[in-house]
Amino acid sequence: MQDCLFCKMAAGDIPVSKVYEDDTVLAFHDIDPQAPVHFLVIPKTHIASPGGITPENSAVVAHIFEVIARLAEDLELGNGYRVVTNCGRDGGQSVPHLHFHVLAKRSLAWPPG
Ligand code: IU
Repeated sequence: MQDCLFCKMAAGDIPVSKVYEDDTVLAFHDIDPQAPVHFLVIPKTHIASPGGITPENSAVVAHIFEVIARLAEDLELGNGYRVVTNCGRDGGQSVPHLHFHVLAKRSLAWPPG
């Protein structure tokens, strides 16, 4: 999508601190990390939020979780990690392009605030 920040990052038009990339997904370090490890994984195609996942586009979501599992191994997150996706205003979503936060290397409280 033309005016979408994360679409521009996915297209390589805005630089990111890259963790992983393939044909369909991009992972990059969050600019405002909330844990010693905090990166985002996004689909390269525009999906506005978790509410925009459909039978037609959901394959990339499964792929994202496979990528996260692989990155967790590579980054030695054996003590555990959290995957978070925020949806809409009350869910705390600030960027309207589907993204999964991966947070690790500290003990994370529950429930989240
Ligand atoms: P949220 O779930 O939509 O609130 O998460 C958006 C995240 O995107 C948030 O953690 C920001 O720090 C992060 N982010 C980023 O990494 N780079 C950017 O240029 C912008 C936001 I704007």
